[in-house]
Amino acid sequence: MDSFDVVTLGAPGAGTTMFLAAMFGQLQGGQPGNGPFLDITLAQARMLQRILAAASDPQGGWPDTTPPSPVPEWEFTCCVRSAGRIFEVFGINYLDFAGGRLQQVLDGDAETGRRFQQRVTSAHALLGVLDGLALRYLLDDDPRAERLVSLGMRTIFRIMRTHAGGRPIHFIVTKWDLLADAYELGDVRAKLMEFGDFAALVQSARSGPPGAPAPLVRLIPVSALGFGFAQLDEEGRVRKTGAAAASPINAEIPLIALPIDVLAQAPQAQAAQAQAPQAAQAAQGQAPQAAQGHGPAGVVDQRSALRETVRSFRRQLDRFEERYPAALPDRQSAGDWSPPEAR
Ligand SMILES: Nc1nc2c(ncn2[C@@H]2O[C@H](COP(=O)(O)OP(=O)(O)OP(=O)(O)O)[C@@H](O)[C@H]2O)c(=O)[nH]1
Ligand SMILES: [Mg+2]
Repeated sequence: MDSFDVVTLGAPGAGTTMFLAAMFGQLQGGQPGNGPFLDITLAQARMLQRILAAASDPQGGWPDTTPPSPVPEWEFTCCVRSAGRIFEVFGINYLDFAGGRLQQVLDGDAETGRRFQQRVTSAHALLGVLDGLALRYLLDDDPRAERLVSLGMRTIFRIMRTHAGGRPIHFIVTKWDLLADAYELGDVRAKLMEFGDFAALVQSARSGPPGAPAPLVRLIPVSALGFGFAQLDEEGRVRKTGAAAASPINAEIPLIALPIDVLAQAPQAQAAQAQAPQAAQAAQGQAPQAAQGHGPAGVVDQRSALRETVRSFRRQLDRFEERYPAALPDRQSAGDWSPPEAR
């Protein structure tokens, strides 16, 4: 079984842990019909469920800050159920490089820095966690932005730009519920393009080979809580309103996009395209003819389970991309892009 390693990079309090808990919640049993679902060890499942249950309880608290050590590694297995059997399709491991840890790296802790670099270099993809609250302040021209933006965005963009190396780079915009009443994803994208390192990342993705199968950079708005569940108080703290039930938004999309982008970018996938159209089609999420109309019932082995999973994920991703055209910054028309101001 293939496994994909993802390093998450986010500032303290950006929303990494709540996002991971909501993502697991959405993909554990929330997939339609016999769709692919996520599994994880019982101990890790219990931790994530506890975090989400407390956060979603109008009376409950927020999760504790993730301690810098040891770095939590969440090891998910994506599975498909068919004809009474469960097929393990691939593993996805998220290394939650929490804000506290990132600070240690920046403060020059050599050992942490070395390990950090190793993990970032060997990961299949990088996930930048952008604090939606910081972006809200930034878009509002609120001076509170500056404190949050420095570690949260400048540093992450710099690390991503240095280490990208042709791998998928996904950015999630957390706390989307605190932004979406006033801004669209296109506004966020335009603001991010003012950061030289972000714009350079997008630009380098855009200058990739023509017809490249997948974008390098994605921008994904997520909320672990959904609209109306929480709001900002006067001091800028997130408070539960007690007026709505938690209902995560797009929390499954970063995981769904991951195998699609990694598989599509793997050199083998492109070589396979020439020799074995079916394998290439699976990586692209298109239905090979023989499998059309079979749904999960067509799943008889690990290979067909992979094909079915990629098809299902591709369909969900297509719907998401239709709703949020700005989610693919490198696919925006060139005329839409203006050179970044130096920040
Ligand atoms: N409104 C809103 N608030 C959120 C959301 N996700 C997180 N928060 C708020 O942000 C706080 C931090 O979220 P965490 O997931 O713990 O952040 P983290 O990035 O894991 O933080 P560290 O572990 O300290 O690095 C939470 O306590 C909530 O108050 C969201 O989707 N919507
Ligand atoms: Mg955390």
